[in-house]
Amino acid sequence: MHSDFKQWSHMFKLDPDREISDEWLEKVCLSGTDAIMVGGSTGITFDNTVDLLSRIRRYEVPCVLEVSDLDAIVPGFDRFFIPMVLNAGNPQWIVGHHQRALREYGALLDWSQVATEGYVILNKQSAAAQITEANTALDIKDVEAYARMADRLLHCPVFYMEYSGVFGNMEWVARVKGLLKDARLFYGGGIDSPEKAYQAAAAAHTVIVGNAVYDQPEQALATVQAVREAKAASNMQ
Ligand code: 1GP
Repeated sequence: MHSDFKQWSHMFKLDPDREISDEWLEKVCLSGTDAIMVGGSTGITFDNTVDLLSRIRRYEVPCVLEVSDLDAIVPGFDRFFIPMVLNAGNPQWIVGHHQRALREYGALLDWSQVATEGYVILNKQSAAAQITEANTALDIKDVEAYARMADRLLHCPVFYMEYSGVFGNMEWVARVKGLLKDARLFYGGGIDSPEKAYQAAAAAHTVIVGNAVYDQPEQALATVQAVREAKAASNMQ
């Protein structure tokens, strides 16, 4: 098990605002996934985040927080991912909330635990797109420009193509991976079967499975092995 996220190929994203039984949480944590990411768009509180973290901590799997709410920055995670939504229409989601968080906690942070995610939200219907007022009417050249911005201009360690709720355009994902120099490409959205997980893992560095954990848990669990197979196949090329 790696503690360096640059080695991770598969993550489950668990939402503190959604119910998961102890039985399924155990299966998810013991699935062989590289890490659990805690995050969501609505209803995230300090209390439900602490609660989920303490349940995940029964297991050895690395656990990271994707910070989306200033009031729910809970200490004790292995790492903190900070999304910077590059195509947000509301600038609060680019630097505004971040500045307020740093005003509060900037002097206390352990920077070695913090990683910025340059985010582009591509599904107009998603809660994340609505909250951030994301401009999702983008062509591949727009997305490539955001990828270069994250990677080369801002030096974000992660560029995240977020299709949350729908399966994205894998040709675009693969093209973006090809142009990144240092950033790792995270892909999330609509992975609800091992087949889709395999395709996404072939296109991106790291895939994130969210909704399927709740809606199709058996299928979600099968994505771990599919990602492993996709990575093994690409290593052999
Ligand atoms: C959401 O990218 C993740 O932030 C995963 O998306 O919920 O569609 O799997 P899904």
